[in-house]
Amino acid sequence: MVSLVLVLGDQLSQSLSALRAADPSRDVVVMAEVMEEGTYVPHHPQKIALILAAMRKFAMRLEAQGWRVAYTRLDDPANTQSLPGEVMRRAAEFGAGHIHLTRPGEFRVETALLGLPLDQHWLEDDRFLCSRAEFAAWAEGRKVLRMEWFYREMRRRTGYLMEGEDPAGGQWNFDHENRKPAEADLFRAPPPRFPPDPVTEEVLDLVAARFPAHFGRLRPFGWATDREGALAALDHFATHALADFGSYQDAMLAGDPFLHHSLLSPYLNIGLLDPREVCDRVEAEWRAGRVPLNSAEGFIRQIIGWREYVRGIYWMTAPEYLRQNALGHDRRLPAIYWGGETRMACMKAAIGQTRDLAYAHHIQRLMVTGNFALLAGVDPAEVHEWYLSVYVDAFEWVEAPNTLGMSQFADGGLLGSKPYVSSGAYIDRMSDYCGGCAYRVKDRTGPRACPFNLLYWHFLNRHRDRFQRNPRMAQMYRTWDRMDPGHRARVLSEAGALLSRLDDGQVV
Ligand code: FAD
Ligand code: DLZ
Ligand code: SF4
Repeated sequence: MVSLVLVLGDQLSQSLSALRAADPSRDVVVMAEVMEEGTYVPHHPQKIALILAAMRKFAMRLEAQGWRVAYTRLDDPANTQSLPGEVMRRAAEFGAGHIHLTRPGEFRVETALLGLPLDQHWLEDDRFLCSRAEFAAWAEGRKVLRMEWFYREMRRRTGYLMEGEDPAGGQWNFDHENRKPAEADLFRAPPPRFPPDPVTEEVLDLVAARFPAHFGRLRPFGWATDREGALAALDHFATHALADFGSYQDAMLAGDPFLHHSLLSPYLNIGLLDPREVCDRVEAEWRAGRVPLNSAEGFIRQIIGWREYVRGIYWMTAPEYLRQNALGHDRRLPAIYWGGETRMACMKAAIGQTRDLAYAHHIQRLMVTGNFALLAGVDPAEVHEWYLSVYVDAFEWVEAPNTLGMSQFADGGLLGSKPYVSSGAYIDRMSDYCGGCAYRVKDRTGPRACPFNLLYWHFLNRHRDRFQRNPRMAQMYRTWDRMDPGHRARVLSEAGALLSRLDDGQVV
């Protein structure tokens, strides 16, 4: 009897477990463009376009290989506009009572699919290197979870950058070499752009018509939408940017949104690239002597370490994880995040490129927009919705732990040991933003005091009970306590006034 095989918009991998389990001569692949997935948060138009264009091309590829694909376009009149609705419509159409499903990336979607009145054959998403069960087993019984320990285990397990039992170069982690600010005049090969072909152009018109109110520019659109393009992006990164990836990983430049970053996250997350092939290529570059170890290690750590670790945390804790708010923050997300005016050059740059490119690199997400939201005490649920909406690579399994855990400390320290907060000095050290800012990064109080400076101490002061005994933060409390009481009072009062202006919708 015929079975359905569900392929979601982020499961566009030829080796998908559900496809491997099915019989191309008998079964029907179901793929559906639906409004529910496009609107459960207001996704950036480039993210929707990437997914729909890549889905259409993946379906064509499967058909060319002999699969029967029941593909629903967004504007099909019969479209029920939800994934469960489309599965059941196809089940009736083909007389199917059975379905193969690869575990989806979101708790929300998995719950909805589990409710389908069909005989369900669930398969692990083995595109990840660590299964949900393996992660849970690793975490079991540990008092604290730390990415570094998980990462070492993954290095041993995968053999990446290992020399026998030992890590290559005698160290697991070369992060201390990876904190160089970037030089503005250094030549860097820009990442490749992929001009839209007719399939993508049709999708772009559709997205423009159906999601007109979503934050973000749709055009120019330059993402790759098929496997060949994604492989070309990997090749470009490995050849031109990887060598300096490590050293400049934390740097930010106003005139360069990409620096030495790979821009591979959207392709990894929707299945056009496999994490193993990406790590294989990076390791091969190092073994051939073309890139230094600090870059290869730094990159592989992001993939087999952070990427797998956050997924493990998500599946171990969802959906409760999504509702956490350990610091009790309740401020509304300032309008700046949706493109509202700001005098802060760093926020303007990070949010401006997010609007135009659906992309910001890690340190911009963590130490500019994330840092500001945390210092200002924004409700983590609103911060989470923003990050899930505005980036081309955003899927809840990876976005939520990064936002709620790493960036907002809403999980109370499950994912990381301390909150990522900094004053303007960090941003000044790692970027060239401050030179072009209306505020002065060296001013700690006064009309032009950098907001990060004011809010940093306000944050530490209001959360003293929680953080002053944290060994990694005690030094900051000692610094604060040594300051003149009059100065401290002025900082707190100016920070309070700044937050009130933010709440009143005034330009900050
Ligand atoms: P590179 O700097 O080139 O890094 C290489 C790869 O490593 C990335 O492609 C990505 O697959 C992986 N990686 C790096 N850091 C992380 C990390 N912390 N967690 C998981 N994988 C990582 N990443 C997403 O893929 N989707 C998200 O929705 C997302 N939301 C984030 C939200 C916040 C608040 C923060 C602080 C980080 C978030 N990240 C997210 C992680 C990281 O910022 C992006 O993976 C990275 O910026 C993607 O750009 P890139 O491909 O150029 O990365
Ligand atoms: C993000 C997204 C969007 C915008 N649209 C679709 C869609 O129309 N059809 C589909 O199958 N998937 C889409 N996706 C990706 C899903 O939201 C994703 O599979 C879930 O979030 C699980 O990770
Ligand atoms: Fe950002 Fe402050 Fe520097 Fe301005 S002075 S760019 S607000 S860190």
